[in-house]
Amino acid sequence: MKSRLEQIRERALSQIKDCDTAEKLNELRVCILGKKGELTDLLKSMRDVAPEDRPKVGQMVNEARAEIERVLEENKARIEKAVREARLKAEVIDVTLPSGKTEMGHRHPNTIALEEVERIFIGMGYEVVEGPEVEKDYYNFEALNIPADHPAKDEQDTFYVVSGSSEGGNGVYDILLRTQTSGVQVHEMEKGRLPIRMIAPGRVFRSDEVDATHSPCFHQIEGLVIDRRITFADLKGTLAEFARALFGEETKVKFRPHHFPFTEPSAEMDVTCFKCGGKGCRFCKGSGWIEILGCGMVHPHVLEMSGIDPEEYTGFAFGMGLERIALLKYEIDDMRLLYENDIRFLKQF
Ligand code: 2NM
Repeated sequence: MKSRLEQIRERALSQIKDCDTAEKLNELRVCILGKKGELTDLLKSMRDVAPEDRPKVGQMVNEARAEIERVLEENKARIEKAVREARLKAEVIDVTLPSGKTEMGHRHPNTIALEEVERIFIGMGYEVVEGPEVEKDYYNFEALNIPADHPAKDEQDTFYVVSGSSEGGNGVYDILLRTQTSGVQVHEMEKGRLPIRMIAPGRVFRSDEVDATHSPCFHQIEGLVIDRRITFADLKGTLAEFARALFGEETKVKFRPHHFPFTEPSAEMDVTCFKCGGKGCRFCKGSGWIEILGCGMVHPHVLEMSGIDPEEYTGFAFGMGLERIALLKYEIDDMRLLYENDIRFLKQF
């Protein structure tokens, strides 16, 4: 019995020391100490030992068991350490190797121009408000003093969405893709929260042929200020400041009388050519001036229709084409380049 125990102990210890994986070590543990293991087997044969020797033999078996358990634990730690070290060695990162190139994207020139304009107006205390691209006829035309028979409402220029009954070609055309973002301003006026200082940027749609300066889908930025005692002087000061912030401190502005149905009086604003400073060059076609936006004092009837008392409140509004700003700012001579998504073109901005 004693020699068998010694034999099991010796063999177990040497097998454990030679073991090189956690799995094999576990198998060994089961074979030696498990329910059907060698040592357990040996304990079962205690009945063959003389009763007076049993305590001594039992103690020997327990000591052997404890030793084997300790050596198992030691070797488990040894194997784990070896595995960890092998993995660290395999996963070494050479930080001196050149990295793979990540292509960084960037904002579209339209977006850069939009964010620039937004930054300037936010700096003057304006809110940026967005609204629906699909709009009711009322918000796009009627509420802006453009009645049904107005030439600006010509069906040629507008994408209508048929609503109501379209049987027999008698569709009711009162929903459309907005032709300007003014509807957003009407929604804001209707809320009745005054004063208003806002810009409304967004996509607009007109049934236009594509060429170097036109697209059926482009972007506008419109602005609206309504408060007590707002005058044309506020309009001029604000838009002159905007022009200086966008095109440089030396920029001068000039207002030419114009007509818009929703403003009275109305004007178009030109800025001195930022290429030649106003002397006249190829860029400004020799005139020294570049047309930049339309503006005017909000028509009293427009205020009234949206529930604002024109005796108490006045306001100014303006509108500009975002693409036109981007084309000017980046000296791009064809609007189509902004929509073609040619990476070689877009990379330049
Ligand atoms: C322009 C020119 C002048 C304009 C007017 C309004 C509103 F809603 F207040 F009536 N929004 N935008 C406006 C005025 C737009 O675009 C060339």
